[in-house]
Amino acid sequence: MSVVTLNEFIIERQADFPYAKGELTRLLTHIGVAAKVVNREVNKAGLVDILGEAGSDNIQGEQQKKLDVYADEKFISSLRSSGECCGIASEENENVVAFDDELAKNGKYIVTMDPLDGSSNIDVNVSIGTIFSIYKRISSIGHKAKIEDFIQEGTKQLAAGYIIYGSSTMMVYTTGRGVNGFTLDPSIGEFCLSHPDIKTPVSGSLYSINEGNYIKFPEGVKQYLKYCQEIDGPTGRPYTSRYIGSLVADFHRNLLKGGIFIYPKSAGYPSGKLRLLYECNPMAMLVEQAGGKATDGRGNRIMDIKPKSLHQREPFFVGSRNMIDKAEKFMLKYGHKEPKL
Ligand code: AHM
Ligand code: MG
Repeated sequence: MSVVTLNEFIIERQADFPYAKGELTRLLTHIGVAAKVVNREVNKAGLVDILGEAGSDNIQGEQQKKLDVYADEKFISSLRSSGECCGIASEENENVVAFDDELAKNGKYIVTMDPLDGSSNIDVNVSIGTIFSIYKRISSIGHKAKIEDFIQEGTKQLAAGYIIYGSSTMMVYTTGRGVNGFTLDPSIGEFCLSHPDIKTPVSGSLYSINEGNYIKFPEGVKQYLKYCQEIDGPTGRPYTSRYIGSLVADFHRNLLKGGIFIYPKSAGYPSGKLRLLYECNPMAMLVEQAGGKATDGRGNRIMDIKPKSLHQREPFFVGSRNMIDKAEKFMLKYGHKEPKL
């Protein structure tokens, strides 16, 4: 069987976007390259104790960087040099990074991203990821990007995806015509098509939520969890609980196997924890393209939410369609208000 690399695949699909004249192709290619560089560093993370702590000098006398800062810088510099991207909003930066060199100011696209999500898992060798979205800018070409270029609804995404640095490294993305996954073959240094046209099961038997926060959850979530744990043969219950604490890894597993991931609002996080622009929206586009669903638990589609600020948080219910519908019913019946503790 012949191998299709990420670059070949992206170029093959270029015809899907005649208006973009290869621009999206170049952007996605640059993301793929930065992902490989970050992957190399992620794989070396365990050696930090031997080679030097973050914040100290390494053996070459260079300042060691924390991996999330490193990933942020790599993606920013790769996208800046693509010539297609005029600015980036990232979890690592409070304000947008609007490029001011001539090449980048002529770029038609902006990118929102979480360069290294789940970073509390780095030290313990657990999967982490990068999440990204691509939008067309609203402001005029030739000038620096403006904040309104970034504050767009998820329905305006042209492409979205993630890289998972796990037992193998994968890039999964969509341009609105299905979802495709590529596994990095370290021997040739290429992402190769391994998961064409991913579809998520309409129902599953996995539920993913940080149950340590149980007492802080709204009654609707508590009752839904009880439902997940009840014995009822025909529906496959009790479901299995799986929670890694890295959104990318939890999402990826549930996408392939079928399941529900919930990060609700709670007494600790009255608006939820996950960020709309660079965590919820990209995952929402991917899951919908795979046949699943993403809502805020109150019947609102994530991608329809009009963002008000860059780092806005939203409650997040994402996964298999039937499971989301069921959870929404519990939220409606038992309430979505977080308790006062
Ligand atoms: P981060 O961006 O600070 O890494 O936080 C986001 C992460 C997600 O990857 C994950 O789904 C969630 O936080 C886990 O949160 P918690 O530890 O509260 O369960
Ligand atoms: Mg994050």
